[in-house]
Amino acid sequence: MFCYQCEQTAHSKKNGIGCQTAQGVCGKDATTADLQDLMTYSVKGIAQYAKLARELGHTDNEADVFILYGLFTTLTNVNFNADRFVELIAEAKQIRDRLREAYEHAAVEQNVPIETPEGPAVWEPATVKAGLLLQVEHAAIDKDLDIVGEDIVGLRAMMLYGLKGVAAYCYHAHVLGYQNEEVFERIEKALDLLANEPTDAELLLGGCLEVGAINLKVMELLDAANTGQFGAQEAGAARTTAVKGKAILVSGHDMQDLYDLLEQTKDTGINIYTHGEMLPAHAYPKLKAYPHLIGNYGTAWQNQHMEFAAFPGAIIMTSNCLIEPQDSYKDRIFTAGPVGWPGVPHLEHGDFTLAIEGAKAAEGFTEDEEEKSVMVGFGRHTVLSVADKVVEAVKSGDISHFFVVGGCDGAAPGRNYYTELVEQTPDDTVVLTLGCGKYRFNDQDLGDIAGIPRLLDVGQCNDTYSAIQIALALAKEFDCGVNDLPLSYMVSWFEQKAVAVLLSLLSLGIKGIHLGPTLPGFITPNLLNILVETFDIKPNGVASEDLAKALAQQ
Ligand code: SF4
Ligand code: SF3
Repeated sequence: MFCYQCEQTAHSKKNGIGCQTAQGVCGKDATTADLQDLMTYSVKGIAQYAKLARELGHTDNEADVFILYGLFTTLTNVNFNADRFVELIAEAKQIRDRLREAYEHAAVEQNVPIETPEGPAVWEPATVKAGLLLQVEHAAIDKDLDIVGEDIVGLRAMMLYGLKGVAAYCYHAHVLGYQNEEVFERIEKALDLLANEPTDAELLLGGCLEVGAINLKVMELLDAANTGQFGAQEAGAARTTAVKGKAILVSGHDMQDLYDLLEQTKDTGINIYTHGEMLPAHAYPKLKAYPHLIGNYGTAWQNQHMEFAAFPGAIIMTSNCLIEPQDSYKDRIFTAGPVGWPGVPHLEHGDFTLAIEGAKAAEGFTEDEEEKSVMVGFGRHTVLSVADKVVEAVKSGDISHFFVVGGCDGAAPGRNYYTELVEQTPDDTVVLTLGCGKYRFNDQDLGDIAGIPRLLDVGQCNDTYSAIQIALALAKEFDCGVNDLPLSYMVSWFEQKAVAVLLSLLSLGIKGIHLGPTLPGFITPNLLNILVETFDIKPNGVASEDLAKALAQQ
């Protein structure tokens, strides 16, 4: 195996950067890692034919959605079930071959020469796991490292990982009933480019920015899906302490799963708690209307061993980030959607019966804890509804600077940087936050400025879309560019959605982004030079010093 797609990736003196032994740092074994590479390879093959077929007017929605799902399953902390990948690779071959037939048929009909793409388009996967594992040399991200060098491999990786993030967000939007043909077309084109294994750095850099631009569209689509289905976010408090009674904890990003669960539990007396990236659910009117959506329990994904063990009910993982379930709760955790762990029951088709039974069998909370809460719901609708107040506060000097402190959380010790940073922000500054990185500081009371809270929780990591809309609206009000606003971006990355978000910010031309806690392994020293020269990317330093520099730049 060779994998360096997340921030946790191994660093070894002997082999450099990348997980490449029997097991990755995340717990993914070498077999699953290799099968995930083949899964990604298979998806590229589908995209090659989807692109050709689309050019001749033939589309295949099942294939478009499979591409999203297939990539999503390979994200960090999503699916650790090797057998599932054997099934998915077989399914991918069927879909690709169906598309090839449709394409060739259309070409004959339209009297155009038939193209015969290479690589993943013609790969014949073995039908059993052992055979597949012998084929992995086709698919490894570093397979031609010795020939093309680490910069090209790094650029391909950045583009691919960004696409994985795009696929995850796009799949969430699809599940909510929102999709877009132009987005499918651009995703497939980008995958086709990667399938051809380009060696031109300029082309790949352009490809990375295109992935960022696609991700902007996709985050917009997901925003439309979330607000279209559940209403615009509203500011309010989310309880963070337990209430007596049976309980289910929902983690991940999939709001449709949460909605289905709320419906299926509404007369059962079971309380539903959010975890991790599900916290923003408490801001959506149609979700918070369910009185048994009782609160949020716990913090970000890396604390789940302790938090899940202490939770006396059933637990559902709807997307990343899952880590190896411990014996103390293995019998009451369930996976859904693209998530999987060998031996953990998978909930199919939005049917949560097994988890409901699990919650009934578990003890539940035996008493009420003292009530505590955090504020949520400062998406673009909430913030822009008081835009005139915000603008006035900036003009009067009451607000001197804005920070977007957002992205992933993780286990690295350096992540205290974000707690320190937010704690040290001056009283006349406002912090917008999003993603699970917020748990480092979202329980802090930073007070308010002229009635505007100093700490605004914008939502999930995909709600970067909201933060961008807020920035664009402010730039319009002040008749300046986004880079001229007194606004700094402090992005914390862990997995591939954060790569997609970073590329989106770069595609908008946003400069001076602080990126941490450490730089991705696929950003080689040469790539870093390019990113610094072109986008003024700033690797994290010391929080107090970075803060002072950011404030000095306004
Ligand atoms: Fe290593 Fe991250 Fe890949 Fe897991 S996902 S194998 S921790 S780089
Ligand atoms: Fe967190 Fe996994 Fe990325 Fe959506 S839940 S931000 S790390």
